[in-house]
Amino acid sequence: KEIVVSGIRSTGFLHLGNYFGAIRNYIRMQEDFNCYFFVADWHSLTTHPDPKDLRGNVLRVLAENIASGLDPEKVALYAQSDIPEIAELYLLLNMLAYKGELEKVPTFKDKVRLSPQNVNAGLLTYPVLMSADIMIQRAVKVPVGKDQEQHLEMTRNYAQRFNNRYGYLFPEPVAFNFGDNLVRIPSLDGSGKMSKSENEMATLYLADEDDMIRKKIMKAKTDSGPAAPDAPRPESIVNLFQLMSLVSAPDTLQFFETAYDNQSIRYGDMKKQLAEDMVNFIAPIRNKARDLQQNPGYLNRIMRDGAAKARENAAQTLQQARKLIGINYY
Ligand code: AQP
Repeated sequence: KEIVVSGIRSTGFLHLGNYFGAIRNYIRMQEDFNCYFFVADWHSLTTHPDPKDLRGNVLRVLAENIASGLDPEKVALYAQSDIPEIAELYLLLNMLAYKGELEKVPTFKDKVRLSPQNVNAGLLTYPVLMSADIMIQRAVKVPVGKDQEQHLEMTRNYAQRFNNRYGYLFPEPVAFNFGDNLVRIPSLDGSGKMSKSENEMATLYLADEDDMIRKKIMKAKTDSGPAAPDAPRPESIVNLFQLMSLVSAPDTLQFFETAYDNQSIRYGDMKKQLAEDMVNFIAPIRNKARDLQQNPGYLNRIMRDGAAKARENAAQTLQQARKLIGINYY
């Protein structure tokens, strides 16, 4: 079976972007691939979260993944910080990563712009740690959203540099999605991608209550009416149709597509329908995740078992990496 790795940062409540960019693919891959999925708690430390929040954040991400349909019997589910081998590989890969190329990464440049008071080395070397997460399991496929595409290219570079310098150890992993393209879920205000740390009212969380889901969708940006028939669709409308294509029935989508083409569409009606379909999609996940979080003992067990499996494979990779580099003295 091909090896698959992917992680989600425990930086807040999971949202529709995490679901359709990442988790949906995890679920589809769990039968036919050898899957390692983790909660990226080390990655969350770049912004110095309150220590007392960490445990709850990690358990919630785990619960939301399982509630979405991930089966802990079929995949290894673990916390990144339970795998110390990742940290050692990160150190080794840092010797192959160049400051100049790290500084050019667009997500790093965004962070520098948004929080210039906290440009720490962890933020700069985020793609190196992410590469270690993936390479430690020698993964070939990485189910992620479109925002991670460039980081994956860096992972391939590090794999190549290591293999060229020391001898072959690491496959070059590719970003993966079961459709043709990687997914990018837009925020409801049209300001960029949906993300845990952005505008809460423009993000649909898997933990949102029904009324909150309705409120957010009714407030989503639309233009004032249908555009002229030959004009390109405004981005805000493309975004609404994209959400509808993900959670509504095909004939519902077709109904509004036709109405758009006839210029008879009423965005209020479309949003009402989308809101109901979204409630039906999110509510069962939310309720199941809430129940799971009542049982931290169960979640801890899953995390321990997942870590044991992930460490076994990671230790083998690290042993070989050390040997190839020459760190095998005894
Ligand atoms: N909007 C999105 N569309 C598609 N995929 C997405 N992912 C995230 N947002 C979208 C995918 O979810 C996985 C986990 O990514 P993350 O933990 O970095 O999630 P985030 O919401 O982007 O997190 P933050 O902490 O709010 O980060 P910022 O705002 O700094 O990006 C990945 O597979 C990602 O592609």
